[in-house]
Amino acid sequence: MSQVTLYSFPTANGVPVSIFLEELGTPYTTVTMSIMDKDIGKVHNQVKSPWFLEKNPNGRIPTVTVDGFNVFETSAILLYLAAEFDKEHKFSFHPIENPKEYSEVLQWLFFTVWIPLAVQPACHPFKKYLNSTVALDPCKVKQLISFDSHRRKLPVALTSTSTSSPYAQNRYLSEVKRLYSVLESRLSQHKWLAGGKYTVADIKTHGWVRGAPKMLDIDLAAEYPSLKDWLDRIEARPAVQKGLNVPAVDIEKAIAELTADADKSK
Ligand SMILES: N[C@@H](CCC(=O)N[C@@H](CS)C(=O)NCC(=O)O)C(=O)O
Repeated sequence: MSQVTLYSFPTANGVPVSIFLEELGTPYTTVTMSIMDKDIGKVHNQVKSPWFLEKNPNGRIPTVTVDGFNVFETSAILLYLAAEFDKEHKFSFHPIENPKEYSEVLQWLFFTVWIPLAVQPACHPFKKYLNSTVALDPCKVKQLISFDSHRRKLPVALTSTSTSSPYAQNRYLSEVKRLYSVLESRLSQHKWLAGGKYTVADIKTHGWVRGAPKMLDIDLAAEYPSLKDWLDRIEARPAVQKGLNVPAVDIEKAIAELTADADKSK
């Protein structure tokens, strides 16, 4: 039997992999990783620890090791786990036998990459700066962001002002809503995102729909009824409920700590 180890934390990026492992019924062990800035260099299982960077050069969760083979990036992990453990293609498609359905899965997996790029700046830890009146030019914002080798820093223009930016708010919130509209349009005509069945594309995307309404005050049922029905169908699955709690941590407490952590690193 394969030795599968999941390095994770129950965030929107983390839970798709635990959900998929639960759906597959593949035995796995879990290592709870710290994604807190304050733990860098202090806690052995912080995501920027040297031993972890050997598994995931990007220093982020989720990461999976299968018999010593390391896989990082959520979608790449889902596709690899499907190739290894979903031999009957219950949640995936064979790339040669069903190229069109397989392509649909890839299309929606790639599409979903855009959602966190809009959701994250629209909520934690940017949310409190979004009422700013400073009009931000996206090109300038890009220049204002400073990076170290791994860690994203907040744009100076957002962190150094206590004034407001309707531009920033509109920019990110409207993009989240546009992306949800694309999903709504698809799901109003199809029960599942790709290939006519519940697949890794639904599992991956679900993570970026379930939390955002709460964080961004979006009423899914009112604004995106098909998306809400799809979410409910997914959340009714026992494997999803199990996977959402892997690794088992107090998520409300963890979010409070992460917010405090982000505030300190401003
Ligand atoms: N594109 C990556 C994103 C992973 C990601 O951003 N993970 C976050 C948690 S949701 C993380 O590990 N953050 C810790 C850090 O950046 O130090 C994927 O899909 O795997």
